[in-house]
Amino acid sequence: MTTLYHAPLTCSLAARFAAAEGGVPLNIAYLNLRTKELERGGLLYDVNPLGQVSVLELEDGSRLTETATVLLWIQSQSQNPEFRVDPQDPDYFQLLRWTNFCATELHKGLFRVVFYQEATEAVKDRVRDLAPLRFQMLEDHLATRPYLLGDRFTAADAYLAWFFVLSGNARLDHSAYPNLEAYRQRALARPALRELIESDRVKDKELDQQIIPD
Ligand SMILES: N[C@@H](CCC(=O)N[C@@H](CS)C(=O)NCC(=O)O)C(=O)O
Repeated sequence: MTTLYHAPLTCSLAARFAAAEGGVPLNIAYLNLRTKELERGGLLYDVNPLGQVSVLELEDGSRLTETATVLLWIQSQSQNPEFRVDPQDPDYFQLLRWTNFCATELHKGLFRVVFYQEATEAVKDRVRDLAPLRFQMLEDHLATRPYLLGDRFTAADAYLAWFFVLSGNARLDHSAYPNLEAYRQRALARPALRELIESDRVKDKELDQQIIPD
């Protein structure tokens, strides 16, 4: 079975959201992102020289990194027509667009600095100032649709939903964006997501990783 190297509550949780929604079975190899230690022994560096998640190990032993790519691979394996978006689908490039938007504008563009312990508060606030333009773009887009591609929850939503799992801890304030708030509540209320978030909170503590401090 395909294995996801997964640090609780980090971006690899987006991959778990996608797998759950798409009905794609994954073996989960837990790790502590702070120490880089794999629960089964060895280090994250053994499977990704950058020491980062997400990493997907396919059945042939090859590995995929980059969360956006991992998400797109998972969605390509899904048999759930409510989730999967085929390359021939007129919305396929919207799927690529929003997955990459989440990767570059939100995940790396905002979280990278704001969660960097050594960054000063001034630098973090400068990066937080980038958020309103991005939130407004999402706000406008979500004014007429429940999810990024319309009625269906796709791999792009898995990424955006994960962003909202940690955005409060990053002190990114989206309360002034009603469509975004409604989206956040709608997405995070999905049973599969709620269950995975809860089990990751437990595992985060068990591994003493503390992505979300007490
Ligand atoms: N380019 C990678 C970056 C992912 C990334 O920043 N992952 C974070 C967790 S959300 C991480 O592994 N951080 C540890 C580190 O950078 O040392 C991707 O898109 O998957």
